[in-house]
Amino acid sequence: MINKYLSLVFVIITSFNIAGASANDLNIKVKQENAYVRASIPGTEITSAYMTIVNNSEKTVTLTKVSSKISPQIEIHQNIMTNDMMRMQKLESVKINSNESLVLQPSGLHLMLFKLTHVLKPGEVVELTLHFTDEQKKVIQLPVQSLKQKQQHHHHH
Ligand SMILES: [Cu+2]
Repeated sequence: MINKYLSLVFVIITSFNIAGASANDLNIKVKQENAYVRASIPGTEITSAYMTIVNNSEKTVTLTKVSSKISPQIEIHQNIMTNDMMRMQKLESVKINSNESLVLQPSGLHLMLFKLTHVLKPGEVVELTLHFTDEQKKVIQLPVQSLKQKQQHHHHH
């Protein structure tokens, strides 16, 4: 019994070290506040995700891809205004300079998740993997929130 417990602890510590080593000098943080996936509307297979990615590394990092089990197709989008029309433009990658942040927010840069495997309900947690150049990755967990929740939250301020 004790042995089992110890080996479990050992495995956790070991995998933590491996994760740390493979990250090299990548020092990326995702702020918990304002990080969420929007609940999807039943009957649709699409939603978006928002967060602030902070680059505390000494060098510029480039976000090249985002993946998740709940969507086979995640794109980086930029909202642009042309002739009073809001359009979305797909970006192949986004650079984040050293000690700068990338803000993904409604009406700006955002992640678009297509072909969702199921309807995303508030309270769920979604795991996303952020891929950067040099095969560096960051796995994050985002809560699913409805638009209503965000608006209510906003009124408190
Ligand atoms: Cu979009």
